[in-house]
Amino acid sequence: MNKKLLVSITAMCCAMASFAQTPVIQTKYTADPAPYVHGDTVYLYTTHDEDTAQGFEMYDWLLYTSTDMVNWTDHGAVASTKDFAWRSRDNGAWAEQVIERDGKWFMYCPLHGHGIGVLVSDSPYGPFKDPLGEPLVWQKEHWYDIDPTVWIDDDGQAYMYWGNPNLYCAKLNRDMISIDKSFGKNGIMQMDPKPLDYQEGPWFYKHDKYYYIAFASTCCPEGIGYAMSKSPLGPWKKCGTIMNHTQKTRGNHPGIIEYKGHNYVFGLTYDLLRKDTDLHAERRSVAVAEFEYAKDGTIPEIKYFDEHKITPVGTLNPFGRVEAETMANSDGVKTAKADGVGIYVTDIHDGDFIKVANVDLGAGIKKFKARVASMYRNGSIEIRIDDFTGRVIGNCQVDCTGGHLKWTTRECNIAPNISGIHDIYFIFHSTGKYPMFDFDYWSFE
Ligand code: FUB
Repeated sequence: MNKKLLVSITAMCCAMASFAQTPVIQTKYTADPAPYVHGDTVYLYTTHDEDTAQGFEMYDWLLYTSTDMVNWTDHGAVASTKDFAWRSRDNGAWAEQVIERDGKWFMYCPLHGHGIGVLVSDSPYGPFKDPLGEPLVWQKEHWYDIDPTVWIDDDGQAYMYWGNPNLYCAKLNRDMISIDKSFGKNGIMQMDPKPLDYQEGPWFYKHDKYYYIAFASTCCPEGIGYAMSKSPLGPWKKCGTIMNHTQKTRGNHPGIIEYKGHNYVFGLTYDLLRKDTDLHAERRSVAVAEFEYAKDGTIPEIKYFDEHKITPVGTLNPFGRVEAETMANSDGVKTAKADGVGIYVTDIHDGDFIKVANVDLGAGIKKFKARVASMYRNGSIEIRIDDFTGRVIGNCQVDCTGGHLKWTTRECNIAPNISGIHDIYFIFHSTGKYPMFDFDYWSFE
C-alpha cells in the first residue's frame, strides 16, 4: 500500500467514525428535509445551500429517493425559484414540502419574503409548474410566511401550517392550490398560543389517533420539539423534545415519516461543513435518525444525529443498471446533470470513494461493468467489499474515452467466490491532482 493511500485511509476512517450515518447526502449541501412515502419509495425533497454560501444562498429544490433508507439516488433539482414568474429575485428557495393527491404532486414553496407559492406536477420528479401565477398565501405586512407543511386528514380535509416565529394554519380546498377563505381571518388562523419553544419548520401529521406538530425549537441552537393534539386545529400541547438543543448544530428542521414499519425523523446538521472548517456558514446537510413512539403516543427524546446508525430496510440489486449517483456514502465526488445522460458522478479525484450499502450479490458475481467518460486522463476503480479497507475484489481500468461525456463501458473480472450481501466501495485512483473521469452507471454480472 502506498503512503498516499494510507494517509487518505486514516483520514477517511476518522471522518467516518465521527460522522457515523450522517449526513444523508455528501455530494451537495442539503437542508430542510421533506420526506414523503409513496408506494415503496421514500421521496426526500430538500433545499440546497450553495457550495460557497455564507448566509442563505438557495435557488432550487432537490430530490433524492431510497427504497432501503441507506442508499439514496440523486435526481438533481426538480424545481427552482425561476418556476415562479412573480418572484423578484432568484435567491430564497426556502423549506418546501411535497404531497401527492389524486395523481398530482403539489410542492409548497416559500420564496423568502414573498409568501408561499405552489407548484404542480404529474410526477414526483417534475416538471413542476406554477398554476396560480401568484402566491398561495402572502401576508405582505411581514416576512413570517415560510416553512409550509401540508397534511391531508382522514376526512379529506387538507391543512397547511407554516411560519416563523408565529405559527399559522389554513385549510386547503380540494384542488390543493387555493385556501378556504371562510376559515380564520381571510383564510388564515394564527395559532395562539403556539406550542411552547416553537421557532419554525413545522411538520404536521397524524399518527394513530393523535395529531403532531414537530418543529425546530427556539433558535439558536435549534433542537426538534413537538406538540400533540386530538384535533388537527389544536389546542397544541408541548409534549417534550425529540432532539434537544445542542451546540453540535445551529439550525434544525424536522421531517417525519413511517416507512416499512420504522419511524424516522430527518433534520439538518452542519457536519459536512465541519469536515472543512469550524467557521459558521449556511452550508447544511440533511441527517436522519430512527425513533419509536411510546405506548401513549409520545416520542422519547433521541440523541443528536451523529449518534445514530440507520439499519437498511432493503437490499440493492446490482444485476441491473445501478446509477453511479445512488450511494450510501461518498467522499470528494460531486454530481452533475447532462442532456441524454441525466445525473452522473463527476469531479472524481485520486482517493475519492463511493459506498453502496447492503448490495445483494446473490449466488455470486464474476464481472463488473461501468459506464464512464474521460477526456484526458487514465484512472481506475478499485472495488472493495465491506469496508474502505476491505478485501479488493476487482480493479477496473478507465482509460481515456475520447472526450467529455463520450461514454464507454469499461469492465473487469471479480475475484472468485464473492456472494451474499455486502457493502461495496468504489475507490478511485489516478496519478495527478486533476479530476479523472465521469461515472454514469454500473452493474455486476
Ligand atoms: O433553509 C432556510 C430556512 O432556514 C428554513 O426555511 C428554515 O426552516 C431554516 O431551516
